[in-house]
Amino acid sequence: MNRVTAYVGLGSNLENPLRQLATAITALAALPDTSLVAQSPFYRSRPVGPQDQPDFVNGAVGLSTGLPALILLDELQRIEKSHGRERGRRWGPRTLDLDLLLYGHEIIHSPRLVVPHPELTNRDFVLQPLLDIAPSLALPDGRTLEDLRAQCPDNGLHRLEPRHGPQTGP
Ligand code: ROI
Repeated sequence: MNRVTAYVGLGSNLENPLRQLATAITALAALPDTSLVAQSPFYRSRPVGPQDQPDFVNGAVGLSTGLPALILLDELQRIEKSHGRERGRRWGPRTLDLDLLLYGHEIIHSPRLVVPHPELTNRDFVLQPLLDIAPSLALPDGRTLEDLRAQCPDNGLHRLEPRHGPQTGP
């Protein structure tokens, strides 16, 4: 079976974001023909876009998967829905956002899916967690995450300490 390493970005700013991310990762690890190979620390970040919404918690995971990219996308959207995700205003708050950032070294331009994710290169809340789990990774066009991170606007990213036990606060 052909397997690729896919990277998924996670974000939430509603209804206990830390728990949203933790349970999303459990769901990702349970996908068919897929295993979780890396998990980044979580970061708190100021919202990009409208500022009248709570700060986000962001992270990234690496998956080794035999699922085709569009099937993986279906699964990500199913997990978002099961977390109460509603597609409201553009760039508005959300309970869970799962973005397929990279799928092996593939470049995909389909109506439903663009990979590498178009916003990957200019968002520190995506690049930093990805860099944590894949420090020497480069995009299919050869640009390294390290260089992209160095050039990326700073959005006040703040690394959260790992927490143990039941999570209550934000
Ligand atoms: N801003 C931050 N900091 N983190 C996100 O995950 C995020 N996601 C979004 C918008 C609303 C664009 N802003 C974000 O979709």
